[in-house]
Amino acid sequence: MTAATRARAATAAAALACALTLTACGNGDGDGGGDGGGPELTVTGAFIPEPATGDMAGGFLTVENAGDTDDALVAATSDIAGSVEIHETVDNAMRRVDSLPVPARGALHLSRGGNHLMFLDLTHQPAEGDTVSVELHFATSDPITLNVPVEAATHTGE
Ligand SMILES: [Cu+2]
Repeated sequence: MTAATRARAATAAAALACALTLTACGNGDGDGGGDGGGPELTVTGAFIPEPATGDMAGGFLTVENAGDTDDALVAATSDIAGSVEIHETVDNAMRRVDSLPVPARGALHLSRGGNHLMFLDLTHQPAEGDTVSVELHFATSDPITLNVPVEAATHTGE
């Protein structure tokens, strides 16, 4: 196979992948940017470590984006918390951010020592074995509602 042939084959494969993505996205309800494939989000590995006190709890998960368009996590809500903030960790200090990117063909990882959800003003202290309803809101995609398990305080998700 010559280099030129390989290049043509790669182009054809990419075009086919785009066509498949467009077909899949045609099932959506028409929100978002319109042209081309939008973001296609899947959330995996969500958990909340049992908090030491009833003041606040952290939340960890991965948002995968199989689509061709960037998205961003912009907010979260939960029935156990008066508010849920999006935090990043810099130099061992966490701070609130307005959003975190979910790149096209990539993923947003919320993990211990890094980005996370922060549940504040807890209505009750979640205990290991509980399930917490959490709704994630995105810049483009529809909200995703999760039933997040509460794990042992030492759980890392690995
Ligand atoms: Cu935090």
